[in-house]
Amino acid sequence: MPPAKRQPDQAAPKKVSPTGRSEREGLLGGDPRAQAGDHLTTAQGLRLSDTDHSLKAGPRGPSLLEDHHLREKITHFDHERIPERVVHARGAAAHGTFVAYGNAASATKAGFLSQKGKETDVFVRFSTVLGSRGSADTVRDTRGFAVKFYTDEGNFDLVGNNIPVFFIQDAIKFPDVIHAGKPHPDREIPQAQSAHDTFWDFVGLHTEATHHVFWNMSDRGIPRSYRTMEGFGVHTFRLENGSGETVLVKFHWKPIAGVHSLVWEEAQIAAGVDPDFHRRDMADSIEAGAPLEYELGLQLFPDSGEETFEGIDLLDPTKIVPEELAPVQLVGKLTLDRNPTNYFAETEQVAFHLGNLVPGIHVTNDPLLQGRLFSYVDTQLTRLGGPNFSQLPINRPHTEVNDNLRDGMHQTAVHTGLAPYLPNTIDGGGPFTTDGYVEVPVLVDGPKVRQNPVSFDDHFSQPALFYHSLTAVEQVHIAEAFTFELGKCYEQAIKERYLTVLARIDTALCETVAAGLGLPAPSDKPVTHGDVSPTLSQIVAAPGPITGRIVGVVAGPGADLAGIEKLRKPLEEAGAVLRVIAPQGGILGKGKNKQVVERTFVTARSIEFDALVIAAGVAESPDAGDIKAQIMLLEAFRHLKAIGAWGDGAKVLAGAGISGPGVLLGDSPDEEFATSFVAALGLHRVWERADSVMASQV
Ligand code: HDD
Repeated sequence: MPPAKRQPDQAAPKKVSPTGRSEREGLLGGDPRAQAGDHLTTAQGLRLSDTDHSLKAGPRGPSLLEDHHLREKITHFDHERIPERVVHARGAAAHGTFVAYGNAASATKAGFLSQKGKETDVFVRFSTVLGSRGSADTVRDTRGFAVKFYTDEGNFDLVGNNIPVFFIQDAIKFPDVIHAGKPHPDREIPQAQSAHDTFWDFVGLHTEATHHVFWNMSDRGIPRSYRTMEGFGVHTFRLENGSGETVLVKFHWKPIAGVHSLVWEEAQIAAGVDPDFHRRDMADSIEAGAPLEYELGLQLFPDSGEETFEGIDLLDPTKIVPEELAPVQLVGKLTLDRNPTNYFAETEQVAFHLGNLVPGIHVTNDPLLQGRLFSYVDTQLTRLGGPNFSQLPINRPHTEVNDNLRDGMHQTAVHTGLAPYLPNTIDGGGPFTTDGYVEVPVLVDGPKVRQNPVSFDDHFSQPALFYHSLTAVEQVHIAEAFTFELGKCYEQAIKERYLTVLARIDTALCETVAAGLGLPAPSDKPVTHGDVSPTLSQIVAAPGPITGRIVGVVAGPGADLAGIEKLRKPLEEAGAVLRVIAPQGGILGKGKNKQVVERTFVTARSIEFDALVIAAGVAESPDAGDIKAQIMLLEAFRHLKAIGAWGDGAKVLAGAGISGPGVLLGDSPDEEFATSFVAALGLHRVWERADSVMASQV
């Protein structure tokens, strides 16, 4: 093929900066010479006339070493990959804005939090922890929720997770927990899973992991989307206001769309059918104009010296403070509304670091946090190949930088002057120190020991609190998750040991899991725990927002297309997306009710839809009984999704044996039908159906 040459009538491609940033964010633009001009060149700017044939000694001869273009092209390609993150390798990100409500000024002087209406650019990367870069999104795992605020005072990174506690209390155990969770070192299996012997071996022996394990085994381990995840800073930080007063804080992200999850079978199917399930959902929604939204919340505790609150050790990252004891105060809103332009330049090269702090925010002595302060910069040195990664466009602060740091691998700045040292006279004495970041002078005093506070020894009361705060259906999911994961272990001793951990949390839970594994339940007695914390449950009693939810309408040649159009309106007004599914692709009908078929019975699978509706007019079609369509409906039914039909569409449901709670039937898709459908979708799942579908199937 001849080299691609732009035709004269073809518009020149739109020029965007490598980070796709607007003029307001021009500071972050990459090298403007990276994609200049319309002509293909070498890295040296030499225009090329052929990029399809290597230079050979005759058309049938060997390639010649002198072919500089061949060598440059292949050499660069050979070095395109950088090491993936040692944890959180699989991720997806978006740009957005944080707007402060202005009510945090009494707690912190950090400008981006304290000034009412202050807008700050952000970049957020979501991730799984264990899987490799190409692993599936919907595996059971913790999700990373890392936020980079490009504030006027420098970058502030809040590097959190969707789970408020961690497996370990001291960073020195991080290599242990990750080695245990990663695939087995001999065969490198299983990928992106905790359901294997080494993980359960470790967490059975290392019981401070129990609380985090319970969150992982709960529905929190399989979120419906990034939009429906909470986020947590995990550690306790210290805030300082303009008068120098301090307060301790835990950071929370509250999703406006509510906290919702997949069911396990759905997550497993999605891992195969659409490994990009979460990143696709985020990118598609943003492109469709439905941004992801969260509110930032603060749980504040007096900084009275003890670093405990209501008996809970605030330096122990395996503990939460129930919201009933310390309410979460909402101080600002995060909106993610812009997809990255280039995955590698932005999502892959972004480098978070807990030491990226701004005045008004300080670290505490949490030993997990202390170790993290070392690890993040250290890992970037290998991953990004040297000490200048803060010059990469995605990592550059949106404020002036004058750091006296010089040279090193991949230096792109051309620094001027002679005196990158202080004090100096040669460069006029600058750059000058000023009223910048000052650590709170917290007194540090104590013997040099390798010890934890005694309070860190309580490993079971909080997982018990968590488990007992959930509804019955959520507890069933936990029992099923433990039975599945331990059932995947080969070593009987590992399963037996973990049952002794479960026995300390809840006798009935332990007995259920033991029965599932075919093992005797140990007789250890459960711990006592405090009051339950209902805010830990995800189940909602009143319908919430349905932004970004996907509704599939099963149609076909004889379908009531006007009805589909009528239903589309209220769904889209509520922020949901309607997708037409039909036996074959193409377009159904014409005129104003024309429907584009977006999924066929071959390409559609239930996991893509939050709810399904059968249009009138398809029941008599020979395709109505198509096995693939039936499986789709039955899966949606088993996964507790709302299912509807109008007119003779009801016959299709009856034919598949689908009836009962959450099955909405109507004569037409009128207002009443649409309203009840939107409400059912807003409840996320039809939990009343859970008992009637076999527990082991969800
Ligand atoms: Fe970590 C990445 C979150 C403990 C060492 N971590 C990483 C990311 C997130 C977290 C969200 C991905 C950032 C991105 O998207 O680029 N990590 C946590 C949380 C923890 C935690 C919430 C406990 C509360 N991490 C932790 C410990 C250590 C690390 C104790 C080491 C002692 N984490 C790293 C790392 C990573 C990382 C090796 C890998 C890639 C990177 O940093 O940039 O440094």
